[in-house]
Amino acid sequence: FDYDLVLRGGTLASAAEVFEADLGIRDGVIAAIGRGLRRGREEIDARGRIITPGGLDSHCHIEELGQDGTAQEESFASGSAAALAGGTTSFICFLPQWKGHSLAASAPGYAERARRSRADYSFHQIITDPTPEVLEREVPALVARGIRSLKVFLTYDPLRLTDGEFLQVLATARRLGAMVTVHCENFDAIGWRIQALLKAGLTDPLQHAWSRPPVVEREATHRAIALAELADQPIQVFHVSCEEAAAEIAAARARGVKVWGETCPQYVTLSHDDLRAPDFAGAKAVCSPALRDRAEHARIWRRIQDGTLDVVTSDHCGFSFATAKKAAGSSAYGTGAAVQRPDGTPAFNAIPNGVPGIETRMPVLFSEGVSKGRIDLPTFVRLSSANAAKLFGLAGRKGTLAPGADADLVLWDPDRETTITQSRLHHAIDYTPWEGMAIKGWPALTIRRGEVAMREGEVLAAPGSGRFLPRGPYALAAPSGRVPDGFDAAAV
Ligand code: DUC
Ligand code: ZN
Ligand code: ZN
Ligand code: ZN
Repeated sequence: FDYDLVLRGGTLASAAEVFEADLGIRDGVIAAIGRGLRRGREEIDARGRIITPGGLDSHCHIEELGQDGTAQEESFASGSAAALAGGTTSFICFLPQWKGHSLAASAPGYAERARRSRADYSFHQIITDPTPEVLEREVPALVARGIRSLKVFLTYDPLRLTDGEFLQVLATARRLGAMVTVHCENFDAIGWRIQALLKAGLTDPLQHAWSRPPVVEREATHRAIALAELADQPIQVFHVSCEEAAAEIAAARARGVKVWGETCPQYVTLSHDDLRAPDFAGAKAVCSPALRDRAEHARIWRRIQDGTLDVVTSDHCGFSFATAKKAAGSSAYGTGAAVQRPDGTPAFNAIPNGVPGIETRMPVLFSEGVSKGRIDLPTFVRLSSANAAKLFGLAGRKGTLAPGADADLVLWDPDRETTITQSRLHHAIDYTPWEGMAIKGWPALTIRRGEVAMREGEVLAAPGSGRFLPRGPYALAAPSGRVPDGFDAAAV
């Protein structure tokens, strides 16, 4: 046989075009694309199916280790099963740094835990404490191991950096050719709002959104871009939730700054209405940046359509509703000590931030985007895999339908109408914020490096079958070469 597997007669959708062809796989990579390919040892009839690259979810929190010794409920085995079931074949999650600790001492055994993944994976290194030891010795060693992106927070108490610390991280990334990703919200503004809300007796989940309105995100986005421009370091702004933050990115891009914007399905589908759900169920929709009014959805879609927001990730960060976690909150992704309310539920600020969405990311984007005519198939491919691959040094290997690329593929049934419901999901979290949502277009089959990893909702890939993805130098992470007054402070 010429191929291990041939997908015959499918409609192939790449980042650039849509065409009918056969696709031949050999040794886990795409070997040929064309009409009338010779026989494979196995054949799959792909007529009527749309074939896209497997998803790359470049922002998700999996089995993250807290400084208190706890690990998030979503394990690498469960999170990667959910990923594959939803068409995502690779993801990038986070290596934590605990404040006051070296990178080596933070998250002991995390890389070993990740070996249980069924999907391919890489890491962004979170920097919370940029000591000279971390910046001059540990980060260069990580980059040498192929971990070529850093994540910083401008809010959350044990995680956030000052502007001065952020500049040092930017300069370090500059010297090493690493990408920097940023959570943009103003810490002090949020703290001030929270204190006032609590004092006024306003403690419901909805007030989570009131504590961090769009201006808080816009200000931090503006500041992050300005500092990145000063250091001439490319950045991606994570989870853009509102037009005013997106406008900051668009304005900077227009003057040639290397800044990219990410958004997530929750910011085009969920809203304040979900935070208002009765019986404390609004807690299920607490994430940061916060959900906005429904009117914001159309504005975010416009920024997706004009290319300002060119990557859609899940920001999967699951905390079950039934357990103490979502209800009582001890995570770093919360904003304060719990104020107990008369009914025993905590005030909004103690609810850990995050929604589980690694499995629903691609179906929601396909349904709301492609099926509803907001985006075409190549745009869907760019948003769900191709652009993240370029941004994080995986181009050529992931997010592309071309000979030589990993054979990571999703066969979509574009006409299937179904409903999202918790009972069919594979994650370890006890709810989905998209419960009951009608979806048109569903992944029937996921192929990861040439193997059928999911068929009709059944995950076939075993824990441990995923591979670590080392990332080498790439042009997108290189500086623009423009610094104020021609003086390159980051190079000194
Ligand atoms: N926002 C979330 O909703 N969860 C995890 C961290 C974050 O920034
Ligand atoms: Zn974040
Ligand atoms: Zn501005
Ligand atoms: Zn996140």
